[in-house]
Formats: sequence, C-alpha cells, structure tokens
Amino acid sequence: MGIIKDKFREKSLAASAEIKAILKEHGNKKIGEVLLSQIYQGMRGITGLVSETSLLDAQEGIRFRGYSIPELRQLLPKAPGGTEPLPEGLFYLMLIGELPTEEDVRHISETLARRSHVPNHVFKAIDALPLSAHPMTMFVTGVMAMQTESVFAQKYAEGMSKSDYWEYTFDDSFNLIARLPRLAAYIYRRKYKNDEHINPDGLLDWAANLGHMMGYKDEKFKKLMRLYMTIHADHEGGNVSAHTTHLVGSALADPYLSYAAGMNGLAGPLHGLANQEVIKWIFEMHEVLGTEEPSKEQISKYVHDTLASGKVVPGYGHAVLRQTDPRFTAQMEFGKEHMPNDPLVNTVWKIYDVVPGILESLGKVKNPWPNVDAHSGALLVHFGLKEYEFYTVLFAVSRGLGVLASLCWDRALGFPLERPKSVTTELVKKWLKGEDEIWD
Ligand code: HAX
Repeated sequence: MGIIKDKFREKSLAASAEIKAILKEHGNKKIGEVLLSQIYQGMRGITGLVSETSLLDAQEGIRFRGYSIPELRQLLPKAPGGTEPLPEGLFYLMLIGELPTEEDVRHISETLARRSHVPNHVFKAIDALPLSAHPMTMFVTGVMAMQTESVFAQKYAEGMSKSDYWEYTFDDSFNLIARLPRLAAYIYRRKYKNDEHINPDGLLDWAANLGHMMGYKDEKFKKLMRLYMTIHADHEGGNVSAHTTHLVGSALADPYLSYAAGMNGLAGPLHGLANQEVIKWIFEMHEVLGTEEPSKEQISKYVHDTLASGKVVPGYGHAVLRQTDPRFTAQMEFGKEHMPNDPLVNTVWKIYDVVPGILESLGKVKNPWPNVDAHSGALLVHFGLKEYEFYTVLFAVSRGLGVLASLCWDRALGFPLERPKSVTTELVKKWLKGEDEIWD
C-alpha cells in the first residue's frame, strides 16, 4: 500500500498548494447566480461543491479524470484474457489522477484481497434482521456494524492532528472497499441461496471475486462484474450518494459512517434503486401483456398506462444528463457482444426505441433518454440473477470506489464542514415585497 499512499501524498500536497494559491488570488470571483426557483427545486445547476474524481457533461456524460467511458474501456488494464477494465484501475485513476500501470492495478487487487476479512459480528448483525428485510437494509446494517474497525475513529478518539486526517481516511477507505464484495455476497447467499456461503478466492480480482462468492461461475459474468463495477463507480459530486457521503464526511464522521449514509441515499428509487424498479416494471409488463417478448406497440401502451397512473418510467431521465447515458451505451455494447438474442435484453432495446418519444411529448421531462439503470438489470437476469431487490447492492459496492476516493481527497485538501444557508418562505415573501434585503 505504501507506494500508492506515497503517490497520493505527493499529488494531494501539490493540489492543496495549488488550490491555496488559486483561492488567494481569485477567492472573490463570482461563479454564476442563484435563482429563486433553484433554491426551491433541488439546487439544480448551482455550482457549490468540488469533487476531484469525475466531471459530468450534460451532453457527453461522465469523464473520470478527463477520460470517457469508451476511452477507459480501451485504456485501463484488464484481467489476463479479459476484455473489460479492472475497476481497481479506475480507483487508482480517481485517487492519483493518472492512468495506472498493470503493476499498480495488480498491487491494488492484491491489497484488497489481503484486507477483505469481514469480522464475524458483522454477519451476526445482518443475521439479526428478518430474511424479508431489503438487501440494501442488510448492506447498510453490515457497513455500520463494520464501523468498529475504523482506524480514523480510533485515532480521532486518541487525539490526532488535522494533518493526519487524510492518512487514516485512506486506510479506512481501502479496508472498507476490500470488504464490500464479501459483505454483498454474504447478503445475496443468505437471502436467496439458503444461507450457503462461498469462500473468497484470493487469486481473483476484486470484481471477479464478488461474482465468484455470489456463486456465478460463468467467465462472462465476471467480465460483466468488471464492467459494472467500473461504470457505476462515480458520477461527479452532486448526486445523492456522493453528496451525502461528502456531507456526512465533512463533519469528520469516519469513512464507514459517511459511506453508509451515502448508500442510504442510493437506496432511493429516484437514484440507485431505479435499477431494481426497471426490472420490476418490465416483469410486471410481461404479466400484464401476457408475453415475454412484447412488441413496440404493446410497450408504448404500457408506458402510457404507467404515466397515466402517476408513476415515472424507471431508468429514464436525469437531473444533469441531456443525452443517452454513455453507461447505458456501454452496457448495450456488452449485450450486443455477449447476448444479442436474449429476449429481455431485446425488450430493453425496444423500450429505448419507444420511451424517449413518449417522454418528450409530455413537454416537461428535461431528459427523455435512458440512464445507467435502464439497462443493468437485463444483463444480470441473463446470467440468472433475477432477484432484482439485490441490484442496488451491486451499485453500492461499485459506488464505494468513487465516493471513498473523493472522501480521501476531501480530507487531503482539508475541506471544511459543509453548511449551506437555508431560508424560510416567510423570508422569501419579505424579499419579494421589498420588506427585507436579499442576503448575499
Ligand atoms: N418518467 C416520467 N416523468 C418523468 C421522468 C420519467 N422517467 N423523468 C422526469 N419526469 C418528470 C418529473 O417527475 C417532473 O414532473 P413534475 O413536474 O410533474 O414533478 C418533470 O418530468 C420534470 O423533471 P426533470 O426536471 O426532467 O427531472 P428531475 O431532475 O426533477 O428528476 C429524475 C430526475 C432522475 C429523478 C427523474 O428523471 C426520474 O424520476 N426518473 C425515473 C427514475 C430514475 O430512473 N432514476 C435514476 C436516475 C439516475 C440515477 O441516479 N441512477 O442511480
């Protein structure tokens, strides 16, 4: 771990000095204006955060440290004989800001394998929940139970210097990421596979090991896990899971507590839980229509019925994106290569032909195009993973890479407690009547 920690120290010291100089010279520069509508409507478009690991462009989609998803599928190191990037490489890129060598990635894979032990009390905490509990409830319970292992919390209690915050955040982040596949697989096997568990294989990479411990033997499933864990990792800093992790971390809550908070947000149906909602919605469509291979006309009617009943079409729309999500496209390419004739995957593609036009015709949806969640479930079902309530756990494992790399940067750059200003409608009315001055 020393090599990567040393590189991170070097990079973050340089970045910290650069930011200090920028703020000294330009700290008073105004960046945009805030509209009253933005204050009421989810702060859309207000620039108010720095997140170093990735940047989202409304038209082009996500770039991680400047690299798009198609570029990363080419450039990041792959497992021997593999065709998809290793997510360990993306983690390195987000942390260090440079593409890793194969050696760097191997080093991270081996470190994560070494640190993957999950203490027994974590499994007991999960076992205390009824089997009917949602997998995300089990997952966050497990992460919270693992907080007993936080080096950051322990060092803080002993009294540590501010300059050491990043170092123990870094250690906790690696330890936590290392443990996530074991935790996720435990939940999957407990809930869906008779509580029969599979030991980790220390020779496998992080994502492949997750597939292995869940009980999926197909090499293509391992490839899918590598792609899935890479594309879901980060989506700049303002989305609910990233922002929550950052916010809670800003109070110096340790990485376990901060990440657990963020994953509670991921479990919302307008965010990461949309991946389960998509497949649930398609399975219900099969039942209602009495076919597993609906025509575009049948899908169109079903979409209209969904909207008429006051529900959203899951997997479509986005708060920032205004085009088809490149994470959707990457999964579509995977589907075309590995399962072009799968009926469910084909239904996802037909839905893609039908839904944007219908949402556009409503005249209010700002982005009628599919997001990452519109596609992921169908690829999982192809391999037999039909238990859709589990899907957000997979998203959460991947999201750990991005939000925890970001948290390391937050601590290294000494970002302070986050505390935006809120107002009351009473005050807004006074502003509008000119009875009080608008506070800058
Ligand atoms: N189906 C139906 N209506 C939709 C819609 C959809 N897929 N997407 C947006 N709309 C509606 C909104 O509900 C809103 O309606 P009201 O004015 O009646 O309230 C209107 O269109 C304007 O919304 P918007 O400005 O286009 O979208 P928002 O930024 O407010 O919301 C959401 C973005 C992602 C929450 C939204 O598009 C949505 O609910 N999509 C479906 C759920 C989903 O797929 N979520 C996953 C998003 C990606 C992600 O975070 N993955 O983890």
